Amino acid sequence: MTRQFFVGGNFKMNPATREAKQALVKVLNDAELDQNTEVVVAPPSLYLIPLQEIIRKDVKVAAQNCYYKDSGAFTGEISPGQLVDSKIPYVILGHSERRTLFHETSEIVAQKTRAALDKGLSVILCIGETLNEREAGETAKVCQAQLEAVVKVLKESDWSKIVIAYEPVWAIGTGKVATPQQAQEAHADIRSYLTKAVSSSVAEATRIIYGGSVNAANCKELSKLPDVDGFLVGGASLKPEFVQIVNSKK
Ligand code: G2H
Repeated sequence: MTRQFFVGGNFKMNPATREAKQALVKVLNDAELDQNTEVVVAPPSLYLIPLQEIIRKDVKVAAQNCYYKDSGAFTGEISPGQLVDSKIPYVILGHSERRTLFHETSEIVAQKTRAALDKGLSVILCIGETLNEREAGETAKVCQAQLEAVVKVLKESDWSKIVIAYEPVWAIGTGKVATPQQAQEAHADIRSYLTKAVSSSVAEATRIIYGGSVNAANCKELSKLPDVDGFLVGGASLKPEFVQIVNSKK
């Protein structure tokens, strides 16, 4: 089965001005993008709607987070229903910065995933191990535990709306990208866990993308790996080289 290649740009809390955001959109709007690749960009929530209004229609927009409640007294949060109402199709959940800086447990991430799917959003679900966990040989175990919390609350049919982003924490924003061998091994382990925990058809169909210091120089080699179905790109998604990453399969 062929899985459609997927490239997401996670702008994080960037860019600093509306002008810079418009310049980023212009680069994408003017570029020739591989039409076989699904492209999604995730700006800060403040820019979701204005960015969606000016970006080309073949590039989708994602929120970087959402809460699991529908509405109410939750200062600072946005709900899955509000995203759907604003025609935002995707949300990133479980990013390591959310897990570490904002103390989101795998159970909270699972609750958010359930709530997002219930409203009709697609989810880019991030998992990944720290350097200590990798050095202790626990990469597969950590990724499985993070996924298990989600597996418990999903039905088999829900998986068609999930893209898993494997993002080793030690590679995030550090310039230290996983080697092709490390990435392929982790992705293959995640796929075989899905076979055991969900089903072989879900394992075969689910896109597992890599994130962590992806750039124009390293994307080609990583894109050729059999279990790497795309990228979640942080720093390089703020630069013109994002176009080369989108086109890495060309
Ligand atoms: C990992 C990635 C995007 P960067 O967080 O999700 O960021 O490419 O800057 O390492």
